[in-house]
Amino acid sequence: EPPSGTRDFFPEQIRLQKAAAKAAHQAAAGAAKPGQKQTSGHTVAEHVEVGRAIETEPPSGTRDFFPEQMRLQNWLFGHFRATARRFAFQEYDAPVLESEELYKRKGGEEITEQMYNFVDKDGKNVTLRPEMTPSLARMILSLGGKVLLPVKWFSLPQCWRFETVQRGRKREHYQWNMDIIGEKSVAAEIELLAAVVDFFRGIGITAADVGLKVNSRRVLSAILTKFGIAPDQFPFVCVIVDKLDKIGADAVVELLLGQGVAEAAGRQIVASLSLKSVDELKLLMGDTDDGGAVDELVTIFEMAEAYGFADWILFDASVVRGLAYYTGIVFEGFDRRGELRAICGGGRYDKLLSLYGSPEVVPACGFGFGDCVVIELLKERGLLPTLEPEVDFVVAPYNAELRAACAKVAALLRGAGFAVDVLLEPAKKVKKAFEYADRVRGDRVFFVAPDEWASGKVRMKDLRSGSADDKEVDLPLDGLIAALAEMGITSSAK
Ligand code: 4JQ
Repeated sequence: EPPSGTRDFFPEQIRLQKAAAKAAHQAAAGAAKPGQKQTSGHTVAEHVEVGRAIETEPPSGTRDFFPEQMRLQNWLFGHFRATARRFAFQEYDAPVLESEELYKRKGGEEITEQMYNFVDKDGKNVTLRPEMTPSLARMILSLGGKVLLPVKWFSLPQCWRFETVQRGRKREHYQWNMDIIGEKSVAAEIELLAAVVDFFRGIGITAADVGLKVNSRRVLSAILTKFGIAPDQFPFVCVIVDKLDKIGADAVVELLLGQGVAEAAGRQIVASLSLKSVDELKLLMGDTDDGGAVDELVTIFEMAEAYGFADWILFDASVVRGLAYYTGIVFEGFDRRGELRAICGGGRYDKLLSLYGSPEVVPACGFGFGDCVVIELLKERGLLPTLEPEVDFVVAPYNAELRAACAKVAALLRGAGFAVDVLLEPAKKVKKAFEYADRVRGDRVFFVAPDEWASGKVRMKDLRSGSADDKEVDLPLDGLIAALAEMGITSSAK
């Protein structure tokens, strides 16, 4: 048998596959004759070798970003960056390829089980990063204490996983990361929560759409201690408890049993997860040593009032997140209709840097915010922006001799910061230029024609203005930008 989850392709299946791919590609290419011009503007190959049709889909579970999708991605990233700027976080990046060693840890998490790993040509065990936090920890560690803490850093990495591809189960996504390294108090978590809320508000999402569940792993830790469960079992217990929503209470108790947690203790752990208020939690904890967990939660809820996001957050003891390294406060963003997966998640990871060999304890916390679920949410609420390419001007030469003149006009406009598209094929008919401008969403057309050019002028036509009289105007080349400014026409660039 081939490796689990893989298929053999015997000759018959290979022939079938090849025939199907070829047919699809040829259908797309159309049945045009060599040399013939196609409607798309392409010319069918005449004196070139036509190879076997390539696969046009990107690798399994990955996405292409065509311009329309790229505009949306840039819009989303623009909001991520704008929030990061408002909270004074600095942007950083790291290679998408990392040493597999960076993710070797106890806990049996999904994220480390699904690594997109391989052995490179040097024999090194490497992986496409499944998450950003270990790279950030590595970078902070590499500064060897030469950085003044705390630091507030953010990034927009593409992260990878390798798993069976199904609907909504891709192998890559982009994940906005915001982290505060070197602050042990919940003041750090509060800033992170405020940033998440700031971002949601920025894209038109309200507290009626989204909430942030907050918990502390120290509560669970205290419960484990009470039942005599060894601290080294803690990450495993958290990763199991994280599955509660997916697999149910009985299955969680069963898995805990596998980690040496007695059934009675397992039941009590699961029962404690149904707490939905800090007051209930206080009652349950009594004088159990929770390492200050309840006090921290109280502080978060108090400070949320001062920050003005109290209506966004709630306590939920069942939120633990699926990463082994969280040690304290954990939180996740969810849609209040309960239709979508978690929108974002984060927490405190005070032991990660020491795990990587830091001689000092470096407290840290952060969150990850994926690019997919929030887009689904915006679609569902009718909040997706309609984005179009921004072209201020199309400059069109009347004939080949006027290309140089056209180039001067374009350079002048571009020098002033305008977005300028040049019609590459000269057009005697203005209609051609207008049709082109229409297609590329150009706002105005400069028509560079012999008579006007001879008198030092260019004709501008406004394609967006409603009124007929200011639609067409001859402007002097000399002082063109000033003339445009006088008409209130300035670059659309921010
Ligand atoms: C974690 C979560 C992910 C996705 C696509 C890729 C991915 C990769 O939707 O979610 C990791 N490591």
